[in-house]
Amino acid sequence: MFFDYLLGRTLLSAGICGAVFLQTVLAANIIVDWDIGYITVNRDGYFTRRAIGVNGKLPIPPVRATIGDTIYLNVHNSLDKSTSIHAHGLFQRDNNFMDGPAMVTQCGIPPGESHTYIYKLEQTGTFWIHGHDHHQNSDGLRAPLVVYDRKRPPFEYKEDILFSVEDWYLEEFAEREKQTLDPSLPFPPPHGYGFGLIDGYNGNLTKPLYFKPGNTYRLRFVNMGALTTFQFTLPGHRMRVVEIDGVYTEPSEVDGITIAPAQRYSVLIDALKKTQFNYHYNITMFAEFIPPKEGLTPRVYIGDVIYRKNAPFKNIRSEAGWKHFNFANDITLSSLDGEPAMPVNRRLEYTVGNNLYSTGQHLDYFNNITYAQPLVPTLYTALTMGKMAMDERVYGPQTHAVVLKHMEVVEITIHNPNTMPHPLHLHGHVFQIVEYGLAKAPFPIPDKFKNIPTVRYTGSCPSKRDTMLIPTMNYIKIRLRADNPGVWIFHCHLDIHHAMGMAMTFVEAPDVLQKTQRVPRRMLDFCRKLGKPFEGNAAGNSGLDFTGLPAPPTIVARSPVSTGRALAGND
Ligand SMILES: *[C@@H]1O[C@H](CO)[C@@H](O)[C@H](O)[C@H]1NC(C)=O
Ligand SMILES: *[C@@H]1O[C@H](CO)[C@@H](O)[C@H](O)[C@H]1NC(C)=O
Ligand SMILES: *[C@@H]1O[C@H](CO)[C@@H](O)[C@H](O)[C@H]1NC(C)=O
Ligand SMILES: [Cu+2]
Repeated sequence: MFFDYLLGRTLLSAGICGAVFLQTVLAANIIVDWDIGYITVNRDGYFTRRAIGVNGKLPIPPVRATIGDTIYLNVHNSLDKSTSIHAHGLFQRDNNFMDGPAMVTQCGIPPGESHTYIYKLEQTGTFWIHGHDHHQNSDGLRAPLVVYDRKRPPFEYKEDILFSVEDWYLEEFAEREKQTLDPSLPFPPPHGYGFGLIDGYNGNLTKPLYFKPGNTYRLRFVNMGALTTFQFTLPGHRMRVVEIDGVYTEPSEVDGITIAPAQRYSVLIDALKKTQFNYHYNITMFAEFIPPKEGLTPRVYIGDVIYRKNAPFKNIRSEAGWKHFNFANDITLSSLDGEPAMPVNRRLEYTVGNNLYSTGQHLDYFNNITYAQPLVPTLYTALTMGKMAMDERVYGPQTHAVVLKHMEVVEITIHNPNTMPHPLHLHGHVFQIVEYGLAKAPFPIPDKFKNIPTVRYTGSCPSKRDTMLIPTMNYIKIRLRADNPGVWIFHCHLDIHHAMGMAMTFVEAPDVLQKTQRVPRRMLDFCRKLGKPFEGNAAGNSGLDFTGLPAPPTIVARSPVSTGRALAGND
């Protein structure tokens, strides 16, 4: 048998009580209980809808812990569909089966079942925890995770202030997905524009900040949104970026930050010396591919920065000023750990885009392969196929599996010849950002994009993060060391693109993985209960017999660059 009881015991005791953990002196065990179920809520002041909440509520309170702690996240599934949870940005070293994406590292937790996710915290910074089955994050299943330093952080600041930002829609995700995928339905959907939530509530209610002269504040931002980007500015103040996606950076002075879906930033802001005026901060929600429409997009949320009660507000709102604002750009940031660009062992190259298939659907791809879930979670295939686990074909034609050798450094170039930017997220890793430039495209690049320059990292060493935004008509080059054996999905974090198949899988050192990791037996019951196999190739068979696995759809045409379902497609 390939699986054992090793973790089953720990899981059980965590479920019963916390007492067994009391002996820990320094590091704490943080017990978090999430009963995931449908609720009816009005989150934005406009409409009431069904959503996915925790313990009967939304928003889900942020989870806070310190490096070295262990989080026991007890999940109970009260939905009528399977669910799973991913802690976005945690490496899950030696813990691949706790990563969470359904049919990648586990079968979803069936309705009525419970599971304890165990996160040993070995990183600090700003993360989030969200659903990774049926795109339930889009319907509310998402919460910030802040991991504090145990020692003094590398920067001085007085107060640590968290902002979570999200987009919120009238329809449930499944409805939006249907409207996008079904060519016979009108598009864009009638309520295509989302509302902005800040800290889980109507963005108009965003909290005031109380600043004291002489103090420095750390503001953390996490974009838990499904589609839109947010910008933060505080006119009259400068700020220094010190963290992106859980990685400290050398402080870099900017006027504002742009946070794509799934990205995180921390900035330090020095309070002004005078208390003569109060100020406004500005959180703007937009999507580059959604044309501006008065009152709908962009949406601007203004909050107060209070130096003195009753002091007048100094309004700095000139449009000319905004144009000269310098927003943080990850290619010019440097990771604080001082690691230079890694020497490359192998180069990989992908193009993301959208094809028309014989089903009439427009689906997304990496190099023409549209991701579709296998019948066996890819991790279980990697663990049960013996030597064949090194053969990419056993993972099936639509997981787009690429096997990485233990410790090799790959440079990955991704071309985005689409009219939309894509925030791509890799699980289990941070990667170095080394270059942006003009994408290779299978069609003439529209004139207005032709001047995109090649920009290489400029700092002493490249920045690192786990979610990169590839702008329209750009390519990006990243470097990644395969130092974390496991199965890691790489996908667009626009949920609709993820649903349309813009995903692939890195199967990292399956040979090492087989020797070092065991899946708790209890997790296999999830597959049993859902009627899915849990060993063998992508179809649950041996060798390269894929009987039972649906055949990949047939490409009819590449979607043309200028048409298509703009909100969702990316042609
Ligand atoms: C937010 O404020 C704007 C501007 O005052 C207003 O137009 C909008 O209706 C408000 N939105 C909500 C959800 O309260
Ligand atoms: C808010 O910030 C955006 C840039 O992110 C800018 O375009 C907009 O004009 C600002 N609005 C106000 C009212 O300050
Ligand atoms: C993707 O498919 C299109 C249409 O069939 C074809 O022209 C193109 O060469 C393919 N690209 C790759 C990278 O295989
Ligand atoms: Cu995308």
